[in-house]
Amino acid sequence: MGNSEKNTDRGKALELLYQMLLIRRFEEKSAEMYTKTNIRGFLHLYIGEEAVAVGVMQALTDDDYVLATYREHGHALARGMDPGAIMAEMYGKQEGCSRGRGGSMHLFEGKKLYGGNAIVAGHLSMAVGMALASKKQKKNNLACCFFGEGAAAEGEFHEAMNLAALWQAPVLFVCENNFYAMGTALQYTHSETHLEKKGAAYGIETMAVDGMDVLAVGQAAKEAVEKIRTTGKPFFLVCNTYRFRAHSMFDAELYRDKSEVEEWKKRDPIPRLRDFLMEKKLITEQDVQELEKKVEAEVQKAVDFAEAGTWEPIEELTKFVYSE
Ligand SMILES: Cc1ncc(C[n+]2csc(CCOP(=O)(O)OP(=O)(O)O)c2C)c(N)n1
Repeated sequence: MGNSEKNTDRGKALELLYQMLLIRRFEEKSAEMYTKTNIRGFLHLYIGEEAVAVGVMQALTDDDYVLATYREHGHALARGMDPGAIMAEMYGKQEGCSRGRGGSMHLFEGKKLYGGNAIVAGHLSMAVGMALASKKQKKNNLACCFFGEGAAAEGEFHEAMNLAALWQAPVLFVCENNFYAMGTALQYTHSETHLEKKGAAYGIETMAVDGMDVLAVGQAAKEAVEKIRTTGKPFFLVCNTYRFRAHSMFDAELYRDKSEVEEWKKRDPIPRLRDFLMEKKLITEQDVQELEKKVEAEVQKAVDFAEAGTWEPIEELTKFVYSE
């Protein structure tokens, strides 16, 4: 391996590790701020699933559309949104990316992220519409839509898959299969638990990948995106993953054994990438420490920004609200 190639690999590897660490520490801090009631409303943590958002984003361009669920802090960060604007949004401050009106579940930023969508599976048909519009306008971008396996049990999933295939809309459907929809396990909502098989019914090409391995996700997403761009057809990518935390901040987690969670934690995507890169001698312990410091400073900066933000004045409450 030539020096420049090695440097590129090292740079990319550090970037992947940085992004996953940023999501992890940002969310740990969010949970802390939630407990202190600085953040209110709903809060769904992505901890454990970081490799999916970070891996898939590697394959996208700035022109692609990205739509996610209410568990979208990771997607927003991996898409390059400002952590301060995200934290301020969760605090409900005007400096937030959705002006403090959306909160944790509704992060939006122009072309970077089309939500933050709280209606389970509701954004799948939006993704098809956006992709179709792009196709009609002869743009070469695609719509990438992240959703859980719970969404894949909804009628909207089937309608979206059907129409995307029928109309050949360039959509990358990314199912983040974390095996639980709130407290309901996969086997209680799906007659076919190998979710990738559902693509075949619509003639949509599919792939299943280990969603705890950011390099594998990145490679799979790259292949999927190349196929979409060359054929113009949709693709269904299933990432098998696991959330380490509760569904939201209100969840006693009575539906799964602690031992199952502990088993999955052994596959934590962050130490997994870190150890792999250290074994390959691409990074050192010092690199990891520096990354941790950088991330800690970034998260603290986000909190400071949110704390210093302004509440919306009462007289502006009806601004942007339409009624007759
Ligand atoms: C249409 C609709 N039905 C029900 C809900 C309530 N709800 C919120 S999250 C959730 C579970 C969704 O699970 P999944 O799609 O697997 O995503 P995950 O939370 O595991 O990331 C449900 C049923 C909702 N928000 N929207």
